[in-house]
Amino acid sequence: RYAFWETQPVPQYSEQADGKQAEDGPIDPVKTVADVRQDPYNLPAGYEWSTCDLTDTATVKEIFELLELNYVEDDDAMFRFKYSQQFLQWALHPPGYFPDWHVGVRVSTTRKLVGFITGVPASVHMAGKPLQVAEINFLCVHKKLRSKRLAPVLIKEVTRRVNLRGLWQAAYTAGVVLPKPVATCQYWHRSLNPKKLISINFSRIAPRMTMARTLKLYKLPEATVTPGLRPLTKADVPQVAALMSRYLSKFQLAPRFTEAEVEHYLMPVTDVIDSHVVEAPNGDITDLLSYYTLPSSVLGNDKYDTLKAAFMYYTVAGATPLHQLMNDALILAHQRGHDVFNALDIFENRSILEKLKFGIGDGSLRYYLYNWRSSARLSPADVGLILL
Ligand code: NHW
Ligand code: EN5
Repeated sequence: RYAFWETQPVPQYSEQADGKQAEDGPIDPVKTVADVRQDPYNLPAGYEWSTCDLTDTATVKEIFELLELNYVEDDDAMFRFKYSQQFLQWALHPPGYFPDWHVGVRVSTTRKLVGFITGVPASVHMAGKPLQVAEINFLCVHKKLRSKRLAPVLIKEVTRRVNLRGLWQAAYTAGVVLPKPVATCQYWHRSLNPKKLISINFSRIAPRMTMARTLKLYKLPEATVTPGLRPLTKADVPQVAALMSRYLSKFQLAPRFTEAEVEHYLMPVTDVIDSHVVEAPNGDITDLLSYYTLPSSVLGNDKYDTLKAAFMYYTVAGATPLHQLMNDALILAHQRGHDVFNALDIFENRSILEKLKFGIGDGSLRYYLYNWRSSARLSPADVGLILL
């Protein structure tokens, strides 16, 4: 069933859980960097490896265009993720990133970029154990080269480059089912611009509803309601890092962020990442909300070509009720021209999604770990990790 994944150090569907399994740990025998093969994997004739330098804007544009035309679509091929160039630079340059983990495949003769996969380093906890991982993302093969087993070569090559830096585990998410998810989560959606969403068939008018009633249902206030809510600044980073680490430690699967990572991943960047904090009268930072901007191309619609979506990112309700904090996030995203606010049923979100008029989407997201066996079966509420 999984010709490639059956050869990889991931839990297999053939293994039956017998309850008395050993302690959580790596699946492969423990190796050292000296054991890692020095030469890149072979590509089919006519293709070559190309490490992509994202400090070079021309290269970023090539990656953007590959993904714009060939990256993830929904099940009905109506929308395709359109990560912006500034987003890609941000996502792939966190503290301690390795340039050689940004792996491209080019056609030798024309230099055209036709394949891509990336890793960035991160520290996560899984069921009480700390793991240094590569977060793998942006796996993409040009549509004209699909089903030629290029993806397994990209995955093996990025694995080799991660191993050469002395890391042996990875975390990744995907919409598809592979061996074997640590958690399966659902996307939920909150309409901010229902008229546009209906016109592009992202959503439809519910039975026994009219357009007028739908617009009224989703109408949001102009201004946020939480006193002391303001954009995150650099000076807040130490307090926010402490707030996040206290909160994230409650989840079975969650990152451990350094202050440098908090600054990188949360400091606002226009049309990439927006973060606000609540400052109490005494100067304490009590709450954090954040969301990132990930538009999608609208495929084959003549009125609109882009859907502007906000995706919930790290949000910590310390003193403010979570539903009020998230409602302010909806208001901010609406103010900034987003059409829809997306969230997963992770964190404590299940308790607020319905109240805030989110509806369940048709897509799911599976969380995976590479070379890590755990007896823990996580529910979405055990997950405190968001991959971009
Ligand atoms: S998930 C988004 C993945 N990208 C897309 O969906 C974009 C559109 N699709 C494509 O570009 C976020 C192609 O369809 C891709 C497959 C490239 C997906 N993950 O080349 P073949 C991420 O980026 C398996 C893993 O013929 P293709 C996370 C498939 O099951 N495996 O197919 C990425 C089959 O294996 P099997 C996937 O359609 C995590 C094999 O690929 C997959 O031309 C990567 C077929 O290959 C997916 N999303 O290209 C793993 N989709 O066993 C990282 C398909 O069934 C692991 N496949 O025969 C960790 C590495 C680091 C470790 C460090 C210690
Ligand atoms: C790597 N970091 O399926 C992640 N999106 O529900 C890569 N559906 O947008 C993996 N099909 O339900 C990502 N509208 C995997 C996700 C791939 C993209 C995907 C889904 C998530 C999505 C929309 C559009 C469906 C179009 C037809 C959807 C309904 C919204 C409605 C709003 C009003 C209240 C009820 C729900």
